[in-house]
Amino acid sequence: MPASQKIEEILNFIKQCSPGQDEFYQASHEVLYSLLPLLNEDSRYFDYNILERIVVPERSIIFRVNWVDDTGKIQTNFGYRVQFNSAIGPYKGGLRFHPSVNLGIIKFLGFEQIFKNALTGLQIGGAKGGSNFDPKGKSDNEIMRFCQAFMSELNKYIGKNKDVPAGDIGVGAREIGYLFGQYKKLTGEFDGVLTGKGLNWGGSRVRPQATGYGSVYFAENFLSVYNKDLKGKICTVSGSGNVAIYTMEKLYEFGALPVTCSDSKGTIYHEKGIDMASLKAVKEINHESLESYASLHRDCVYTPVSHYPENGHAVWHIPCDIAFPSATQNELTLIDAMKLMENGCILINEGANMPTTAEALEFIRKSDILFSPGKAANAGGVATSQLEMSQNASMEQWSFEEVDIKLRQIMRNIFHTAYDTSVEFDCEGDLVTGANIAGFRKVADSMIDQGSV
Ligand code: NDP
Ligand code: 2IT
Repeated sequence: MPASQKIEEILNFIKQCSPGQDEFYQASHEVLYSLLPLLNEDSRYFDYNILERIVVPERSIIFRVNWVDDTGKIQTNFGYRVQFNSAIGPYKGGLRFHPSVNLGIIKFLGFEQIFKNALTGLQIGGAKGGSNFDPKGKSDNEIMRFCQAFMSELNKYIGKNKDVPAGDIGVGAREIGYLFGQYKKLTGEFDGVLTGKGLNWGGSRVRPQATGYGSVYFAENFLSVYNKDLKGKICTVSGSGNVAIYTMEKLYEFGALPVTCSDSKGTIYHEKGIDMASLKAVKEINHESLESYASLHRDCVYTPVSHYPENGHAVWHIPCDIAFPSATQNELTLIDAMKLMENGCILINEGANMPTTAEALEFIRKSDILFSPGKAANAGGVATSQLEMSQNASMEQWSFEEVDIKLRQIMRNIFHTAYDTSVEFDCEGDLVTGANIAGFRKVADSMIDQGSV
């Protein structure tokens, strides 16, 4: 049977046995089809049924989280941890707290994480978890009680050599603190069971900055192949959370100019460049919407979501050299991609997980725009998490410079792994194919070595 027919069968199987998981179909469709050049030359992956096995999580845990709000009422949320693949190391991946979270979202993120983690060159398997809990508008005490309730169940399934969660959307240093405190209370163990910890209690320097910095290091490597660099480039960035903020900070260091950021309510366009001090104050300290940034800077343009182009996002309609989607999945659509091309954008560098829709990706891959897939470009976060695990295991704490040098080297290696694999399969510069094949091959070969488990 031709490889493409086999892939179609597996995708149909996924749809039948896990209905309503659109983001998971999208991610598996992209990954499986991009493996065709490898599958056509190596029949072992069919002989050992690797594709059928890799799309099924090793374990999916769904649990109820009851917590008491400030009025004394008991609230209920869903908790998830999908332990997708442990062929190359303990499960590793973030926790997302957002009202849109469901099993399909966690499965798409966990599936992507398998290949991302393999690309880092480190020994970490793929997982993801989270809850449909909405941290927005909750008091600090409510966040604490929710995190404690969530960990009361999750602690049974994780461990420093078993499964090591971290942050993602809605889960930052504060949430990791409450989760860690509860884990320690329940188990009596002080160890590296979570990453993204505070510096005083086992965290790693550079972990807060790592995803954003890593994304820019990745872009630097990609551009250099074409004798280009970041200096003087106008950059549009979406999001205004952890990834977006440290992407912008590093862009300034490279002499580029980030002119936009966004949140779930609207987009800021600040032609002279985003003011990092006020953005950090608005988002990291006061947890306000970007309307507050707009009221501090009369010379910026604020576009609320109600004024976005139909089927599109205002941020991608602002002329730029490089676009850094760094907010959430499917935030860059076909109409956005067409606008980016019309405006002369040379590179789309994904900081978020799967921010580009399937239709937009198809268009971009046929165009001249360079494209860095998220599972390669945003892998600096999880890679630095592994550096945190390594420091915890040896009871060391490395300097900012030491960790940053390692992060930069890892991003260079990830880029070259993806790029060299694209050359190997005769599609030089197609990093979707390069990253997916390189990540898959490492995990799949390990699954073959380990037999039927
Ligand atoms: P944060 O919670 O710090 O920030 C998320 C940002 O995206 C906020 O500005 C938020 O706006 C915006 N956003 C979230 N959901 C939506 C939505 N549905 N529509 C519009 N805007 C939205 O998360 P991170 O910065 O950590 O994560 C951003 C992306 O990067 C995610 O895709 C995540 O999976 C990915 N990622 C994160 C890593 C990490 O280490 N943190 C590592 C690798 C990837 P608002 O505040 O208004 O909700
Ligand atoms: O999507 C991701 O890679 C993350 N949210 C970071 C995961 C981690 O374990 O640091």
